[in-house]
Amino acid sequence: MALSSKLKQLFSTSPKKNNWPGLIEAYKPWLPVTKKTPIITLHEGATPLIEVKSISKRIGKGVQVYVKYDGLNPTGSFKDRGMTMAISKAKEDGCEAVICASTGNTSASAAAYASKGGMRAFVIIPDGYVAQGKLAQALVYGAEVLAIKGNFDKALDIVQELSEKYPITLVNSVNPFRLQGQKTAAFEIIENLGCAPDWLCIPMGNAGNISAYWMGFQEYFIAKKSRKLPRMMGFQAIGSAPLVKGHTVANPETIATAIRIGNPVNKEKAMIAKSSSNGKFSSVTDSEIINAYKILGREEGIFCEPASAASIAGLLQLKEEVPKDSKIVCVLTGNGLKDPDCAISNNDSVFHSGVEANITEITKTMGL
Ligand code: AN7
Repeated sequence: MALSSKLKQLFSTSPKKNNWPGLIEAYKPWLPVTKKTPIITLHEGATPLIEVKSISKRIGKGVQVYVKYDGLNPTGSFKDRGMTMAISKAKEDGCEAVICASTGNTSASAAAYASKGGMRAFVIIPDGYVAQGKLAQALVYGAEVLAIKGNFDKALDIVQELSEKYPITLVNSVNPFRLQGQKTAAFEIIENLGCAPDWLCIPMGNAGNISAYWMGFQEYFIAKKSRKLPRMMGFQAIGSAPLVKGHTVANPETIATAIRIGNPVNKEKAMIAKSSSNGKFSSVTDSEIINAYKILGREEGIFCEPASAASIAGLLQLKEEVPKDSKIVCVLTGNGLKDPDCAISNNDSVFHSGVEANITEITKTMGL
């Protein structure tokens, strides 16, 4: 092959990856945007779907397990999918400030997109229960951060009240544009797999994401872009499992602070996703979460945050129920770098500190 045609081939491959415009441009006909909508984007979406053989092997029965690695979005979580829509629509409305309550990721994403859109962002977080990486992001992106003496549920009550009284747009998942943006992850999965999976395993906090995925899978099904619908399998941490228990949890607790939520605002939508997909909700312990978290890191080179590992933990828990030869997608909602404290205290690796800086000492320590 002549060099010029080789070069041509090189530059014409993977247009999606190199020129990905962000999910609003990519899925415009599926989204409530018009020519007048200013598109505020950080080129979110188009995250990889990765086969995780170490998990497939643990399930057996010819099952193929994939992860939708949404921690590779611009601010490191799936929230960016919803935020590009919520902030673009807020901008279209002439809004100058946004507000959210957050266990961390929403605040990071809201802060980034507000800054890109030239708006102020106020974020209210539970003091002491937001992972360091997320707090760092909100501060660097220029949000005004209020850490309250109360949990996420209390913070959400407060921001709902504030957004009714003041001209500040609420960008939590009660904002319908958030779910519209997030549904695009289901489209990407179908496009990558060639069909919908048999099961979609997903962590649940406020239950916005499971509701958004279900909307996306249904829309592609109705448009005949997929021939089946997945069972929606939602997982919560055992200490914060209102959707499994069927009632509000007053003092939710879990190592997975992202999903430390006792009163999910999208509970009705999530219950519909479960019943209409013949799905199932289940709770996983913190140690099941950490076990899954470690497997992904050590055996797959995938670093997710603890809340995300709940999807894999849940799948492993329901191993016996997995149909043979099925295709399963677990959603990894956030990047592991978000929560360095959890990583440093939960790994099985060898860490030698204070090693003398000479070859003899180092080779001795390495056992060479
Ligand atoms: C990594 O940032 O609620 O069930 O305020 O950060 O749609 O609430 C985060 C939630 C899963 C749960 N995984 O999603 C917030 C917040 C990660 C998360 C969830 C969250 P939803």
